[in-house]
Amino acid sequence: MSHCQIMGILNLTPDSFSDGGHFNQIDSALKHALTMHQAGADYIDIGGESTRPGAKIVSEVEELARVIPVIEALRREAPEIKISLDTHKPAVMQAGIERGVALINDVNALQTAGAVACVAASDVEVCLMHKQGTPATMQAAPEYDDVVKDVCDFLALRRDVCIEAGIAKERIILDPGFGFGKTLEHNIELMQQLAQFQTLDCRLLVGVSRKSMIGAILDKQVDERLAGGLALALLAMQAGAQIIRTHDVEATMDVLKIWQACA
Ligand code: YH5
Repeated sequence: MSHCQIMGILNLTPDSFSDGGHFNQIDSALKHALTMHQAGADYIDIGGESTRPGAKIVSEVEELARVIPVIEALRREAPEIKISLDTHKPAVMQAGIERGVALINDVNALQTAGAVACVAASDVEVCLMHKQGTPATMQAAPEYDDVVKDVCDFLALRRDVCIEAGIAKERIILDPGFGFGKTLEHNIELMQQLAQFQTLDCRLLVGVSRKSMIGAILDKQVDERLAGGLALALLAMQAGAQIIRTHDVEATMDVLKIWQACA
């Protein structure tokens, strides 16, 4: 049985905060991060740019204004917490790295110019995620020859680019990117074949929390998807996922403990 860790999601997009930088918003973000850490989260994933289907593009200035005050506050109040920074912009990565983040979580798999060099020059971990298309277009008509092979090949390629640039394999985490340019059938096939991604010889991260595949299977709205997300988290753990990204840390910890007790 391999070890599994939990990444708690801290969303700093305007869906949850009207604009960055105000004390109340920093304070409530901090409180939420501490609550998730106490519940057992190993990483807190801070994101200032919504990557949901159809989301608006956020400028570098605005993204920095949202995430930097929270990173600084969290480093000050709870330096033991490992911060993951969800961004694809090298300037935002660099600002986060200078302020002590432990991981760069890039849904663009470091394909933006300068991103690989930025991570390679540091000692942070990096999560490389697969997606097809952009958040604006990705759910239009996703197509693959063989979704598992296509995603696997892409992740192997990005992993090798990183290794070539001097990022040790141990620092690299791979993620099939559930819901990013995938139909329900694609997502189900990726979950069924998830164990195959272990052949890539890196840690594997899975993010399914509250996503539309749960909604599609159960016909449930976002706020009714907890049990469905926990069921998928358990399947991911069994298939060898080493990090589960979730909004629901306490409940996911319960699942993890039950799985560990019975594995
Ligand atoms: C991920 O899988 N996902 S942001 C739509 C939802 C609920 C949740 C309609 N960042 C991932 O969480 N980073 C996001 O309901 C991620 N892996 C990694 N590494 C999308 C999201 C969500 C979207």
